Amino acid sequence: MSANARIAEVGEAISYEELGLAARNHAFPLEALRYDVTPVGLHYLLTHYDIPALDADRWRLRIEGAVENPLTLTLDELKARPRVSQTVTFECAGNGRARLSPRPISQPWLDGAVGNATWTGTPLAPLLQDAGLRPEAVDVQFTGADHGIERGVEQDYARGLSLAESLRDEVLLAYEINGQPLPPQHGFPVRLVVPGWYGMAQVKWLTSITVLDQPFIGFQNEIAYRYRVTEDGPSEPITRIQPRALMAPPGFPDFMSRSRVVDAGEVRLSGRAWSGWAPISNVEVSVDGGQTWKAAELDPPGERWAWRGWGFQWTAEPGECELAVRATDAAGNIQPVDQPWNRQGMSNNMVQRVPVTVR
Ligand SMILES: Nc1nc2c(c(=O)[nH]1)N[C@H]1C(S)=C(S)[C@@H](COP(=O)(O)O)O[C@H]1N2
Ligand SMILES: [Mo]
Repeated sequence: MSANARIAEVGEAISYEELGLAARNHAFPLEALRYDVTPVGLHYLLTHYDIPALDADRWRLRIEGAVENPLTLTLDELKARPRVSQTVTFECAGNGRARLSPRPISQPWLDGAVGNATWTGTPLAPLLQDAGLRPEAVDVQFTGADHGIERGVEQDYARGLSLAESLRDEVLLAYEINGQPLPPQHGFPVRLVVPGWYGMAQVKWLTSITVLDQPFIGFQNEIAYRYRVTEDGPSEPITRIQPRALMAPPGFPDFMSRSRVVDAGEVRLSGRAWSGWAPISNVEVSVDGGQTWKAAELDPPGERWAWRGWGFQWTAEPGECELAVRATDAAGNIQPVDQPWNRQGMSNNMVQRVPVTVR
């Protein structure tokens, strides 16, 4: 088993396998940046194996492992607990992968593996406290009902999260998205929501929460979702979302290339920006392909874990041009102009570029 994806040969086209994954796991259409809260069907999707068949009446959530009182909850019992809603930006850690050169072969995302939904559920921490954490507890394993084989390893989808992260107030067991029950593809009946972290941490179709007395060493933490530059070299786990800004493409598109056509004159550019490390501190726009940058106007801040809107007034002159946008967060993280290449194609937050013909 290789720890890494295969790397495409120079000039190697997207395969039917990659096309199949891309069609199953659809992106968010960038014009949907107009909605602050992403309508459910426009939110991106990423499912490693199959969407499992779960029945709400027969579903149970077990909380077990290094706890004094293991619990088994029904959906009604979970819903009877304190109810919290929060709007959270999700992004797949593989977003931007298909723009890397050479291309790591996996789900071939361009820019659209994002969405900003309102998740309703119950906070995780009080449930863990009710189960009675034992002093030796260090990590928490979240296991989904979906099952498959990945790089030769048969598994249930499972992720570990440190106990400290698991006990953050804003970590939820969510059973609604945008005010409706989770649809099958988003984790029905219950999923984990870990604000600020890339998508792999947001475990869908939860069936068990196991408190561990040693660090979790399962596939999705130790093999997948690592930032590794050389084949067998050192690697770092992927955790929180790097800053990114996206622009709602202006004007209208060419069907095939998606390049844009805009009428000369005043054009309002707008989009959204987010970071899982710290609030967005500024967004800059370039109308000359990244040679010069000007500050965009930020919308008033909303909820901490939701993206922030931005706008930019552009006087479009006739001709060809390339727009670009980049975000910086309050921790000083800024989007790179050059690709942050790595073996698994993780967290490529290189700036978005939008070719435009102004007529
Ligand atoms: N059980 C389970 N949870 C999962 C996954 C999965 O395949 N199985 N995919 C993860 C990944 S990689 C991402 S990016 C998010 C996507 O969430 P969404 O499909 O609701 O947008 O779910 C995460 N949770
Ligand atoms: Mo993902």
